[in-house]
Amino acid sequence: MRVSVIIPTRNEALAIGHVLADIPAELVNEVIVVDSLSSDGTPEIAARMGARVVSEVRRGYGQACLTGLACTNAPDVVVFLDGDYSDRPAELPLLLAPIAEGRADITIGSRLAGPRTPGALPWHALFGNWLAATLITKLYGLKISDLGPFRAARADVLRAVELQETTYGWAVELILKGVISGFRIVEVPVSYHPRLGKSKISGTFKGTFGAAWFILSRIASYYFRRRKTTMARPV
Ligand SMILES: Nc1nc2c(ncn2[C@@H]2O[C@H](COP(=O)(O)OP(=O)(O)O)[C@@H](O)[C@H]2O)c(=O)[nH]1
Ligand SMILES: [Mg+2]
Repeated sequence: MRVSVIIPTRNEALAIGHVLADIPAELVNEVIVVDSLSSDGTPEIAARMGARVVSEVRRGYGQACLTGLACTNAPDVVVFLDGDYSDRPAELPLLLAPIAEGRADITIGSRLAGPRTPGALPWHALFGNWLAATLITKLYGLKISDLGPFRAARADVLRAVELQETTYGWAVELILKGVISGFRIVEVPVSYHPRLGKSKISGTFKGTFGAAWFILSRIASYYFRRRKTTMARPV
């Protein structure tokens, strides 16, 4: 199984070295760090540690994931994780196992189901993720507890769902399009730790409200779009 790892970064010089050092090299074929205009030496550290660094001047977490995907070299599975050392790359086998065993097409690392260092997730992120996961469970019938940033998917599944979001909504777009298309999404508990360095999303006012709005509006709009097409279908 060929595995590509994609890590979006913006000013993660304090953390990226730890993240790259902890990736189980024997399981991974390539590591792509997609960097957006870091001014603290993140891309230089990543390159020195053997990662392929791709520069993406267009901002946005989703844009970085899309650009990273476009640069992968024929993987079977693609893994996404943050560059802030909140996720533990050593837990990568937990995400790969259900896909390797043919039980899942997409796996999501749940921070709420796993052992969390107190304070690793601010209260509004805890609440927001719980709310989004609860709505997805109720409206789409998919039992998940979190929209964690540590996730994996089969490469053909990622191609099939044709993701477009360039913002933090990328993660929810993958889950919603995945479940609507009938792909098997399996959640696995992962650990979560306080990030090194400063948050770009949940630690900022704009990032928090932007992400919350995006995630909740997408959950609603895909639901109503799907209901409309189901109801319009002749019996
Ligand atoms: N390439 C790129 N990476 C980004 C951008 N915004 C955030 N990131 C990275 O995406 C990951 C998630 O962001 P983070 O600040 O940890 O968000 P939080 O976990 O919600 O607080 C981190 O590795 C960031 O460095 C961006 O505009 N471009
Ligand atoms: Mg983070």
